[in-house]
Amino acid sequence: MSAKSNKLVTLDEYIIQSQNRFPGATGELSQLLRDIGLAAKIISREVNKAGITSLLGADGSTNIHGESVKKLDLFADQQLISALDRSLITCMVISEENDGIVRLNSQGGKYIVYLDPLDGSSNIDVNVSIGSIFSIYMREARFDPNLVESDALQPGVRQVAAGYVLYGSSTIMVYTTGMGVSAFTLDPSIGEFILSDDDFQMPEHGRIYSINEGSYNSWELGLKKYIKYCQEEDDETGRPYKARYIGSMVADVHRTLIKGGIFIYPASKRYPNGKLRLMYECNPLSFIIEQAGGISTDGERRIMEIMPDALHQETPIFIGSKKNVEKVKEFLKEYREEVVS
Ligand code: P6P
Repeated sequence: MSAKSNKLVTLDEYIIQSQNRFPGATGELSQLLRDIGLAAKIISREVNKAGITSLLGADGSTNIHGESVKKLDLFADQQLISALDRSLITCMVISEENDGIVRLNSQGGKYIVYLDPLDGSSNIDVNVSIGSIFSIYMREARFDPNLVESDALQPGVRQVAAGYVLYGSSTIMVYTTGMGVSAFTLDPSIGEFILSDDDFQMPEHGRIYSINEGSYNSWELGLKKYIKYCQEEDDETGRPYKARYIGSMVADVHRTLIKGGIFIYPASKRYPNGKLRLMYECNPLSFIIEQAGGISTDGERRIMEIMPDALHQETPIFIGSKKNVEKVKEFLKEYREEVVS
């Protein structure tokens, strides 16, 4: 990301400055974002030395999706939940590492937080970038003070904030509160996230497509035709596009945000509803991409308008630059209509 800011601005300073723009702000959301920033610094430290500590490798358990849980997953989950618990403004957390809702000490807290504590954790052992994803909702006022799962089943358009931390060659935190996309880079020498961009807009078109082509044979025809379109020669649209696939959604979507293009995780024979989770992977990253001028869809519906009926439900996702996503939607529509007619 190109640095638009000349003066060094830390995450905490930026959050306070942003809050001051809203006279009615109570400072609670600011505190919540700072809590996540603190947990991210601690997780970054452990991720960057996992190879020389006991945190590498699986802990023997599996999560709700039957995936092997890596020790760093649990560490990240614990750090984020305890950071949120300390400031008593979050009433519950839903995380990939916990089957149901995690009720925090402040049952009266006004926020609900979804977490993918360490997305891409299958890449930990091979030193590939991984990330933490968060999605923040307001708890809806109800007469019954007892927290239930349905309090957390809100569509992505109701997110009050969302973002991610990418633990890569450097540690980057990207978030939005609906007023544009802000990006920060961790300076380990002072332990502070430093502002690198405060209103990032992504390219309207990109020359990179990102999808796991190993599941090609089980894709719908329109998607197969779109990927072949990406591979054809065409100077006007800069095709053939480049294929890039890291296997960590946060890293693939961050590259798409910066360079443009499209990331796709479709429905397939193995994952009939897609593999990626709506509430703590697709919605938060869609909020970021939309705020940066992009589009995010399940092939038909805007991701953030999907009404969830389960905490851990999956969805197919086509996310990225406006022109790239519009093009794949054309192919899907054309060949779905052919099937119907
Ligand atoms: P596949 C990582 O396990 C993850 O949940 C996402 O971060 C990533 O985009 C996807 O799964 C990769 O899945 O099937 O291509 O290995």
